[in-house]
Amino acid sequence: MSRLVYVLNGPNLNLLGKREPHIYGVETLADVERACRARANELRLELHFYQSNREYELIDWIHEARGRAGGIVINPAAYTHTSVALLDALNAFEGPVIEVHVSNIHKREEFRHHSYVSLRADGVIAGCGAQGYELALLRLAKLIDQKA
Ligand code: CA2
Repeated sequence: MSRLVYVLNGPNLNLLGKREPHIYGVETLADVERACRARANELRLELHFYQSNREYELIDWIHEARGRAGGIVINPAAYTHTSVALLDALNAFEGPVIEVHVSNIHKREEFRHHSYVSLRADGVIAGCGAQGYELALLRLAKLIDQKA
C-alpha cells in the first residue's frame, strides 16, 4: 500500500494561530505542516500538505489522491458542516480517511455538531489542538502498515 498521505485543509485554516487563539490555539498552519513533516519522517510516510479556501480545489486533490495515496487526513473546516460534494469525493477514495478538527466541534455551536465528512471518515479527532494532525498520521500509518 502506498505510503503517500494527503493532508488537506479547508477554508480559513490559513489563519490558524493568527486569530481566535482561545479557540484554535497559537500554532500556525506552517507550524502544523512542520510537525506533520517531522512525524511523517518517523513514520516513513510521504506527505502532500495543502490548504485551500476553494471547495473545488479540495475536491480535485481528493480525486488526485485516488489510486495514488495510502490515506487522507482532512480538516474540511466549515465545509465539514455543509459539503455533500466533499463527502461524495471522499466516497470515491478507496483508502482510509481521518477527519481532524483542532477545536472540539461538539462543545461549540449546534451547527458544528453535524459533519457530512464523518459519514465517510474511518476516524475522527476533535479538540486535540494542532496535535490532532499528528495523531491522525499515527493512525493512518498503523492502518497502512496493517494492509502492507
Ligand atoms: O476546529 C476545527 O478545526 C474546525 O474545522 C475549524 C473551522 C470551523 O469552521 C470548524 O467548525 C471546526 C474554522 C477554520 C477557521 O480557522 C480560523 C482560525 C483562526 C481564525 C479564524 C478562523
